[in-house]
Amino acid sequence: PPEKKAWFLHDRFGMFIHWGLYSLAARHEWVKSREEISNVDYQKYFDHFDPDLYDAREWARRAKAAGMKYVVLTAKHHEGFCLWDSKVTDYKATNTPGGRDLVAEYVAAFRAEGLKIGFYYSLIDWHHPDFKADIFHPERNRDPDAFNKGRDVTRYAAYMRDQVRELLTGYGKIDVIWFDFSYPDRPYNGLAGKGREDWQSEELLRLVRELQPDIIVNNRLDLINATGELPDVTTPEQYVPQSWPVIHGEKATWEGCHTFSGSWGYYRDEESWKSPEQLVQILVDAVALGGNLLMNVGPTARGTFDHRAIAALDVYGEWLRLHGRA
Ligand code: FUL
Repeated sequence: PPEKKAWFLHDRFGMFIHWGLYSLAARHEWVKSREEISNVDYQKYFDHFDPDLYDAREWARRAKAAGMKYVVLTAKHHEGFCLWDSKVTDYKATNTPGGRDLVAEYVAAFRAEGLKIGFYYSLIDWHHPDFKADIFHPERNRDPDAFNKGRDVTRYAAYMRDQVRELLTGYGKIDVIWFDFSYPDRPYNGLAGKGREDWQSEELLRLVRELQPDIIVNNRLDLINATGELPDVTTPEQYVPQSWPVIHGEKATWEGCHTFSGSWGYYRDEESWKSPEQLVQILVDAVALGGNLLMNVGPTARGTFDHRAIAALDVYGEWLRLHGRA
């Protein structure tokens, strides 16, 4: 029903948060794939993950002060590491030296500041024992056949449903779920080459709707051309559309997502930080074309916002103070 989107269309501006083990490497959330790092070599980030300075209330205060009205946190990104105390994996924050359910703290803090709550959940998983080596996988150039032997992607699909059930039943009302992302449409290494088949997207979506009937689900389950149904929201990434995005002849609800610098995860030495003019322009352009903006922060592994991210958030806070209307 369209009324379930009323808050989303009104609020317009949200905070994306990419946080995981890759924050420790501090050079892009795709580091495991880009550098073809094996599970064994990646383990050091898990063994040292201890966000001792993480104060979700401070993050929430900063988001609110920037004028953001909702938030989406990577509960699990492509590396497969879970920020919550999932019962179906050991690869989770509660088993690291940090030992905390980071999602629980996040939900409580942002909800207390009055923001709507979202989870990003990766359909890709470079750690799960049943996820096969696709073209992005860190193992793609070693011996993918040997790697894929005995791996059963249907068990992975069931694992995703278990995890989504945990996220959508353990933390109260959840307003957004942001799945990510689709493979190229061709068979590869024993995968169907159709995200929707490997992930059993229709079943996953049914589960989401059953557990959280009012939730907003993004467009990255590879279902658009399969079901003919419009997604709740379409998600142009890192570019500003020049005209209103149209799907199946209809103007789509859309949300652009952008980064402060070139990557989503914390990248210490990245130099391409956007100027205040660029930051404001992205917001104005999105809203002028009927869209939302989900602007990303990549916190450090210790759980802080980098000073450059804080400065960028302050740009929004100050601009909206002068030009915004509730
Ligand atoms: C992409 C991902 O691969 C990036 O790491 C990031 O999460 C972005 C929002 O979506 O597809």
